[in-house]
Amino acid sequence: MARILITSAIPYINGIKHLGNLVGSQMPADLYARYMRQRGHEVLFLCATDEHGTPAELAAAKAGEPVADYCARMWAVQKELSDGFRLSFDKFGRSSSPQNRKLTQHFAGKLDEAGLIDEVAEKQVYSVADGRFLPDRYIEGTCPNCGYDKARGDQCENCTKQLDPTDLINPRSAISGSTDLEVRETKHLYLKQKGMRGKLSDWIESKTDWPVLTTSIAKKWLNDGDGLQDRGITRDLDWGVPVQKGDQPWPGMEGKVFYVWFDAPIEYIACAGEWADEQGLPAEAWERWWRVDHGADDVRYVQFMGKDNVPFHTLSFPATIMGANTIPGEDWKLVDYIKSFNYLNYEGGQFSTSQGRGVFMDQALSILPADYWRWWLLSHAPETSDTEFTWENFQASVNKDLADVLGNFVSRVTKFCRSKFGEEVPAGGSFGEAEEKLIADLTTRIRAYERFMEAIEIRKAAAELRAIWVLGNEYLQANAPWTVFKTDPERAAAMVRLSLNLVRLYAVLSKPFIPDAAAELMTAMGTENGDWPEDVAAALDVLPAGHAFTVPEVTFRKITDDERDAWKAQFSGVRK
Ligand code: B3M
Ligand code: ZN
Repeated sequence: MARILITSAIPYINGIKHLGNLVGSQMPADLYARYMRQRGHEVLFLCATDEHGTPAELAAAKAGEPVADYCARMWAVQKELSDGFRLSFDKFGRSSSPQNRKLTQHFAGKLDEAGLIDEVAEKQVYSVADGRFLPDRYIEGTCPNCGYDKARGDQCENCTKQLDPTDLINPRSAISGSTDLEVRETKHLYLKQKGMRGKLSDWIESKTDWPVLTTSIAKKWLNDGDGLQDRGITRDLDWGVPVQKGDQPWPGMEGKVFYVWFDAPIEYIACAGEWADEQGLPAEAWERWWRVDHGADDVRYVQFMGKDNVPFHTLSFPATIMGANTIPGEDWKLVDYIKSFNYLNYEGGQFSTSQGRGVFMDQALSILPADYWRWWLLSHAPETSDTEFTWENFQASVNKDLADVLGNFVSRVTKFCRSKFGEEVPAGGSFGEAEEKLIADLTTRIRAYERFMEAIEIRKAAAELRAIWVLGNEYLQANAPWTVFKTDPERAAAMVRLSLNLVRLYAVLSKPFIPDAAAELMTAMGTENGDWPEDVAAALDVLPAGHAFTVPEVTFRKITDDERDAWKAQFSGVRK
């Protein structure tokens, strides 16, 4: 038994996530966590909301709420939706937690002690009307290059030119529209990452088993001319973790907070603290996952994220950990494996939160149960390239894989048994060549399924699972117990006994992908035996003759063409 720590990138608090966000981190992380738990490993699976930063402040202002209230409310919304999708976090925490505040300040203090923090005076745009400094992207004006009048201070969206706020013609605050802007001097803390380039590079180079998507992005940032820069880790904002050195004030940094990307990954650690505190466990309960000097070198730590988050997780966060670890008594765990994802697109374009384009988590659950989405999303996970959600493809996968293959097998077997032998596993008859071949084929495929799940090759694992379902249908088709029954009911009984056991086996194997359907099948089979099929022949002998079962309600229904067209139309516009 191993110990496996799993984190998913923590979603921003402002707004409900779309299916692209979901498949890019939380859902595959859940698949892996569920699988590892089923295999008997000790798993700690953590996620949280990412609550700090200007977008949260602005969303709260727009909603007319104090930002802390807004975040508390949106946390509850996101928590309910992640429960709805059956994301099995051990803790869904909050980056605004007291635990994270303390830990973020702790890390900053240790980095300072290690000589890795610079204090830099810089000039920044201040909006007098808003009473605040403006981040570059909250300054708007006319692009000096193309004349577009809504160019942002960091980039012109129209001609893509990278800009400085001072380049803009007629600059104004994107928050209030005010043109009463001044350039003021302010002081910020920088993490001296540049000097850690060698150490980070050696570390990345040693990760030869990581997905190419992960390492190629990391290497690009390390090796590009101006890739690894020292990084500003503070901001002139109200909402965030106040800048302190541990529990001591930081002279000259009063009224400032840490940059959201500094405290967000630290929440992975703090979240374990939230988990322990919630259960009244001592600090040791979480430290054994996170502190090498408390045994965490035995832990395998796996992170899941979209490709846009890779630089922060391969460079910045490791720099924080490595830097802190140069101080005696600091011995934090580094990630062992980073699984990253490309993007999921929507019907020929992109999912977009700001434009409300695509299907969002709440909308998805309002039209179909979680398993339908889980199956499609996971079996189409954008691992090697961007992939696209279309309603046609969604309908086809659900109808074929879930209804025609898995659902059909279950319903044929259980209904046939009920009509000929009653609602119990029939006795008599014996297995022959057909069953031996089925068991051999299942064994080969189940072992392949295990390998893909261990390696987090999600699409391949899904394809293997589907092939395992197909084997059952092929067996029924080829051996036709309904025909055999007429001449040799004993033989038909043996086939049905095996097939009913196969339903239980499918429930066990499918649970990481479609947990609700799996639970339904277990209930229908009247069993709680969820043992993993180490030995497939033995696994097909779990439900003995005479064991009662019920015919499940429709496990998966088909999506009609009318529904498909209606949903396509319903989700073609922009969410208000
Ligand atoms: N909240 C970005 C995102 O949701 C950011 C991830 C933080 S992970 C520490 O994609
Ligand atoms: Zn432009």
